[in-house]
Amino acid sequence: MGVSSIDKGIDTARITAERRELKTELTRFMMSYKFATDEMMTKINILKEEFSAIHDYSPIEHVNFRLKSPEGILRKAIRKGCPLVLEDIRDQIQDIAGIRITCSFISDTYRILDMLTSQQDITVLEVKDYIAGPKSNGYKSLHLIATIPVFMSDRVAPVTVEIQIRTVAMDFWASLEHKIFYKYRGIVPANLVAELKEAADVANRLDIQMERLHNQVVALEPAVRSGDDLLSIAGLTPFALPTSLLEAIDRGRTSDATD
Ligand code: 0O2
Repeated sequence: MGVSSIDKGIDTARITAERRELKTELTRFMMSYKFATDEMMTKINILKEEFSAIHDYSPIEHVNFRLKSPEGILRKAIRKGCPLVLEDIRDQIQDIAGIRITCSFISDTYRILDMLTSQQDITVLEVKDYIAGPKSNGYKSLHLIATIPVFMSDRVAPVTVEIQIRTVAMDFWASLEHKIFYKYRGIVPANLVAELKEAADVANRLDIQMERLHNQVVALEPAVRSGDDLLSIAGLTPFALPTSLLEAIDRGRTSDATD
């Protein structure tokens, strides 16, 4: 018996409605990662600005972020054997939202990790320390996989973000290695693999030497620098702190302590 045109019409309408629903679901899915990235970037930028204003030095050199494209998510899901179901993708693909923080020194990478993991609304799922235990190719980085609550109109959802924290030297190495890896589609000639490993060792020695030099310079710095009486906040013109105000606050503090 043939399918009537009414049945065909009902089927088409059902498929269209299902597609629309799926599109909305996918949009919500991707948006939740964008919002999680926005929230995390705000946290990182606050740390960066606070450091620059108060300590005259920021352990954060650069920050950038990216959202994996739907094609990239699909490729990774297939590679990992993850079912193509949003719930499973959400659980198994942990770097849909990715942030990369570049620091000057190795100690800074751990410092940033501590600052982020101690924030109350960040739930740590995993920390991969490829600095203490580099990959066999020489890759070094700290990976923090964490969730952050995203408040939407009708729900609060914990969303996973991967934060890679590494030094400038580690980042330089990783971006070149990434390019080479993709150029050779993962089958990198042995001589290049060996050279990359050697370059990773050189980068590591540079990191150690630069940090040693930095510490020597910091140890030489005078306790009070010119400009210490300026209140400097990013985006605002620095303004001088009146001595009378500083003295009044200081007097208040001392009397509080002796009460
Ligand atoms: P892309 O293109 O940067 O997004 P898992 O997620 O735990 O199932 P995975 O993905 O191997 O397994 O986890 P891992 O090792 O923490 O790697 C996640 C990301 O770290 C990678 O994402 C890279 O960005 C980076 N990474 C890891 N290993 C290397 C490496 O050897 N070289 C370079 N250059 N980067 C590395 P993607 O999705 O693989 O790639």
